[in-house]
Amino acid sequence: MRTEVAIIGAGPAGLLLSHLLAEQGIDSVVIETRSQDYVLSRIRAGILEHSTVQLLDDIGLGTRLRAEGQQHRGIYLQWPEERHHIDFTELVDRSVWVYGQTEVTKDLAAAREAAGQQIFYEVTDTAVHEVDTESPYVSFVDSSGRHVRIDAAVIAGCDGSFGPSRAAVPDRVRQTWERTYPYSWLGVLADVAPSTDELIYAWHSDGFAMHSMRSATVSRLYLQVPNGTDVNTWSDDRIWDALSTRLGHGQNGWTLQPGPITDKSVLPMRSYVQTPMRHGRLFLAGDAAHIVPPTGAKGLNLAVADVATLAPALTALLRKNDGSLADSYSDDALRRVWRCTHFSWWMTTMLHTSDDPFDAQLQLSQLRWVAGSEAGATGLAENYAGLPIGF
Ligand code: FAS
Ligand code: PHB
Repeated sequence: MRTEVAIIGAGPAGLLLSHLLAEQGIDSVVIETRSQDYVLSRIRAGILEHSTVQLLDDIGLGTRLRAEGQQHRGIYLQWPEERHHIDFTELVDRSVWVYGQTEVTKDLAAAREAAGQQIFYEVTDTAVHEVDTESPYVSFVDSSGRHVRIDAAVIAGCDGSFGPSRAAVPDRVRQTWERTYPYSWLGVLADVAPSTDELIYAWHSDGFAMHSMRSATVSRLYLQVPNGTDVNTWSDDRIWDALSTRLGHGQNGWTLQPGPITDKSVLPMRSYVQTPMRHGRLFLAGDAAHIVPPTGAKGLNLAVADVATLAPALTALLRKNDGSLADSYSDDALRRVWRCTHFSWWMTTMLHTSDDPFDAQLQLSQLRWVAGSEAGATGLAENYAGLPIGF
């Protein structure tokens, strides 16, 4: 088989890239190791920043988002006895939307299916070859057991943190940065109306907690737990008790309404950046190149920003034989990657507690400054609501 761009991974990055390339008349094939049902049922991110929503609108995929999503002006920062609203719209004239990554992926997959996009699901043994040449190719075994080779002009590694693309960048040029945090998130979905109009990020001596949501009838909540936590050691009652304590149930008349938990999982917290994001005819985008702790709601949005930078670069390369944007892609993408990596680290270290009483005082002082100072609040708003693409 031959195509112009072989895309590994049918997550948000891979599906969005195939869509943006198709809009420029560029042919691609997507290769995915999981089943379509599995990909479309994964529960992950929940917040879309301003520029992500604008991009989805621009490509005609904003309709369901605007019908079923919720536009939020900002978030609440909380610590015992205090809760402060950070109003992004007032501070930086930008908002965010609550619309699950699951739904974004469903919208992208439906649009690609309608366009007749070729996607190989449930493949195995994916491998990347000859990326140092102008004739790279991907090989894999398809769901019927056939060995397939796809020759392409370009390979896009959109295969997340466990795919083969990362390792296809040779050690001699690859540089990585990694930080593993000493805590994880226990995330739950609950069939109960949210007890808040906008997200609450809460610092508490017992540990961080967050109240998010997926709709008017489904809440999404998180608890800081130790690394290696077995989710089965957290009963529903224990989860709701911890959420009530940490989110301030009963403080200033606010109450947390519990409900039936329909999903719970433990998510490790890690920062990871790999450079360069381009080697020869291989280009990395999304989690294949970087991972952020979810405290800054950046993972999905950063994947979108990478692809929004990569698509015009590949279009110029393949349609005008102009490699200038392809040559600068890695540096262009990494400016935002490092900004989002710093912001995600900053939110994570400000809100997650340790046993160190000195750290606790620093965290509380930082929270009081961010909530009480227009400069501090604007800094958070600008980063959370999202910097313009190309920043
Ligand atoms: P993805 O991981 O979404 O997609 C990569 C795709 O490549 C996958 O479908 C995978 O099956 C496929 N693949 C892997 N190896 C392959 C191979 N060998 N051959 C073919 N295909 C292969 N971000 C937030 O902002 N907020 C959150 O709350 C949040 N929660 C998360 C929870 C979890 C459990 C995880 C893992 C991530 C979470 N993230 C969150 C981050 C997440 O949203 C990512 O940033 C986002 O999925 C990035 O999209 P992609 O780069 O497309 O990677
Ligand atoms: C979510 O709703 O899943 C969510 C929201 C904000 C975050 C992380 C996750 O920072």
